[in-house]
Amino acid sequence: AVQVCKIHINGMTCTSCSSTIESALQAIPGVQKAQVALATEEAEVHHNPKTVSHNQLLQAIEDAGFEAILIS
Ligand code: 9UX
Repeated sequence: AVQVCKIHINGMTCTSCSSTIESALQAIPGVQKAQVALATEEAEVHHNPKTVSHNQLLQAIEDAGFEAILIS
């Protein structure tokens, strides 16, 4: 099953920031699709919850240098 996780991201200032985070999320096994919107400061991540947890998604964003807060 696929779950959609929404995450608020602080610290993005240009589209390269959002592209970097999208690539980092898409590289994680279990992530089917990741979209990061600079304007709304939100990420939407389609993932298999049996393979990857919400905390792993948050950690990947933090590792890229941004603050990540789980919305849903
Ligand atoms: Mo743009 Mo973001 O020059 O870390 S890539 S601000």
